[in-house]
Amino acid sequence: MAITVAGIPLSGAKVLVIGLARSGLAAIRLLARQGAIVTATDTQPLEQIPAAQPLLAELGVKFVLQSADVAVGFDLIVISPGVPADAEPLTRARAAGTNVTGELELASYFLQGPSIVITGSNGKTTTTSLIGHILKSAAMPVQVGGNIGTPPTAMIDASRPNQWNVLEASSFQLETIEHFRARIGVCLNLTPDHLDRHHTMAAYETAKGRLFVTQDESCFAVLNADDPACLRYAAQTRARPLWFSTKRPVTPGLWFENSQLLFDGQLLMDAAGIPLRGMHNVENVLAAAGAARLAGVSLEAIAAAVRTFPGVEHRLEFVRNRRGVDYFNDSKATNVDATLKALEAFERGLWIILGGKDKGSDYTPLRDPLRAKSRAALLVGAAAPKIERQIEGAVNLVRSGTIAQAIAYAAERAQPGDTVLLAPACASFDQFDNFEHRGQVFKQLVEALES
Ligand code: UMA
Repeated sequence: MAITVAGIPLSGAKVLVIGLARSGLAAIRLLARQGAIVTATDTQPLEQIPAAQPLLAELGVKFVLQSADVAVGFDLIVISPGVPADAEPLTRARAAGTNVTGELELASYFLQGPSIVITGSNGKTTTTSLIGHILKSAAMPVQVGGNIGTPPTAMIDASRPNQWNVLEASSFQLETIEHFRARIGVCLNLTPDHLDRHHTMAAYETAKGRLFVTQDESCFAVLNADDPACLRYAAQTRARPLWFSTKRPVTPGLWFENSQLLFDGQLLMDAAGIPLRGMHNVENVLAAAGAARLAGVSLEAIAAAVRTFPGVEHRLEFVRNRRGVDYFNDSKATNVDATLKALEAFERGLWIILGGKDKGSDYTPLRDPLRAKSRAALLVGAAAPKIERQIEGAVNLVRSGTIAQAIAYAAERAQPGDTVLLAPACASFDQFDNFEHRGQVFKQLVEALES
């Protein structure tokens, strides 16, 4: 049977794929297999993308360097998440009537099995991993991917009709969905992030909200009752809501009360059994438990699995205690809200490393918690001057420049009971390949400190 995407039969269709990293390459493989005539483009010359060369050669895919008119003359254009949906070539293509879609949307025509999709500004990866862990622990067939690392088009071959796809989804991936439908959609929160790309909070909210707009009556929306954007999503979806709150009872839903997590009034577990720090992780557990319950896991099995969750690398990850000082890696704190949540998870005595690539953020919300809990803020990377201007006077500032210098400075001065925390509130791309690379470097430097 000929597969059509947005009404376009793929066999023989001229398709342009933009961005030749994980998502673009997985999409090219899929499209070529469907008989599409694929052209690939990237802003970097092909010589600088060694990972793409063998695949393009193997499939006979033509490469063209990106230009303003690169998208002219195609039946369909598939963009990687990192490609802004309003880039000039795409605006031109749309004006000429060409369909522009994203890699998640493309995958939706092929992916078998129901999906649980997790979005939000912070906590997505932890919640996604936790849902995967709960379903696996309950012996349910499941695969985990999306923004967490595996592009959805690379999950198609392993997908099965009775198997859950647990997908972390970013605003970049959700922005272009039309056909994709999440059986269970989860939104954790909405706080400023990626404003360099979406320009306004309203546009960012709308991009993520596609997750709920595309659902129907057979679907569920697991939503944070304490977050105003989630209340608006509830009004936009046909899915049945399941609420969660850390502040008050919610029906139908899950909430936190007297150090316990409750599901429709029934005890799920004591908060003490959660092996992760911070109230934001109580929220993540409530959301994950809600999604897992809707997928058919019992409350007992959910609680048992939460207790054995090993956590996720680079998210408030304990690295080492040296001379009474704890070192924590929260490299995934790539926006101000994530850093605020990291700050909430500690009492005082913090040496916090801040900075990296700015995303148009306002750092002033950090002033009060820094004043209350930090001994010093160690500023690194390109965003350091802006952060310095915005938090000056609230906390001791040290112009460290690099993470290595920040660690050396803090290690020399921190007292037993203090904590050195990498929670930079910025992207990593000024000094590192990505946040994982930044976290690895931090951990290596900390491990290398003399005992
Ligand atoms: N490129 C262009 N034109 C452009 C912009 C980029 O050609 O206008 C090219 C770049 O030169 C590069 C390629 O596109 O060669 C990069 O594409 P990509 O950034 O989409 O990279 P992928 O490896 O496909 O990774 C994407 C997600 N990246 C982004 O959203 C930026 C990964 O999320 C995701 O894990 C992966 O798909 C699999 O689904 C990362 C991320 O930073 C972790 N996500 C953001 C976040 O979590 O904050 C949203």
